[in-house]
Amino acid sequence: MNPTITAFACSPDGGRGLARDMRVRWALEEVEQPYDVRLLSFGEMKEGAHRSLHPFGQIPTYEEGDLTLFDSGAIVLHVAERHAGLLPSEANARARAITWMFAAISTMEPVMVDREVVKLLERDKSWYEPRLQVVEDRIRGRLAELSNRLGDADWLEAAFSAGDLLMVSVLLRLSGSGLLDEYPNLAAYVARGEARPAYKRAFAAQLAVFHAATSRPAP
Ligand code: GTB
Repeated sequence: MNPTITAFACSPDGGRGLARDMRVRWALEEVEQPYDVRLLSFGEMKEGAHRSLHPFGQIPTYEEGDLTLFDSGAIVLHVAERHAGLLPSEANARARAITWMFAAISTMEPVMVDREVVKLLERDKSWYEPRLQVVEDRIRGRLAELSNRLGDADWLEAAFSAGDLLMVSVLLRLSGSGLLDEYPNLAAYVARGEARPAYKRAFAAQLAVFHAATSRPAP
C-alpha cells in the first residue's frame, strides 16, 4: 500500500512549492515510491482527526501502515532510510549527509523563517526597515558560510543526498528575494536541485493541486 501524506488543499504559497509537503514529495519521487495525498483545509488541520496524527495541527504528515510521522525533516529521513538513493551506505558518509539535513533545518531555515515573519507581520511597524536589514544580514552571513563550504562542488558531499534535498528546499524559501543571487554558486546549486527529474515531478504534482483548487467554482 502506498504511504499517504497530507498537504494544503489550497496552498497559501500560490503553488510555488514552498509548503513543506514539497520536500516530502521530492524525497518520495527521488526513491520512486508512489504515494497518496490527503488534502486539508486550514480548518481540518486543526480538528481532532488530524491532530491525532500531528500534535501541532500542521502539514505534512506521513502514514504508512501503522506508522504515522509528522515533521518534514523526520519524514524525509525516514524515506531516505527505508529506500536506497538518498543516503550513502558507508557509515561516515551517511552520518555526514544526515548532518547536512539537520544543518538545513536547524541552522539555515530559522533565519529564513524570521525574514518571512518580519515581512508578513511586521511591515506596519516603525522599525520594519532596520529589523528587515538585520534579519537579511543574518541570512547573508549563513549564505556566505554555506557558499564557502560548497565552493565549486555540485553537492555538499560527494553525491546528491537527502542533505542536499533539504538544503535546496530551504534555500528556495529565498526565491524572489535577490539574496540567493548574491552567491552565484548557491544559486547554481539550487538550480541543479530544481533540474532533477524527481524535483520536477514533485513540483508539478503540488502545482496541479493548487490549480485544481483555484479553478473550482466557489461553493
Ligand atoms: N517543522 C514542521 C515541518 O517541518 O514539517 C513545520 C510544519 C509547518 O510549518 N507546516 C505549515 C503549516 O501547516 C505549512 S509549511 N502551517 C499551518 C499552521 O501552522 O496552522 C509552511 C509554509 C506555509 C506557507 C508558505 N507560503 O505561503 O509560502 C510557506 C511555508
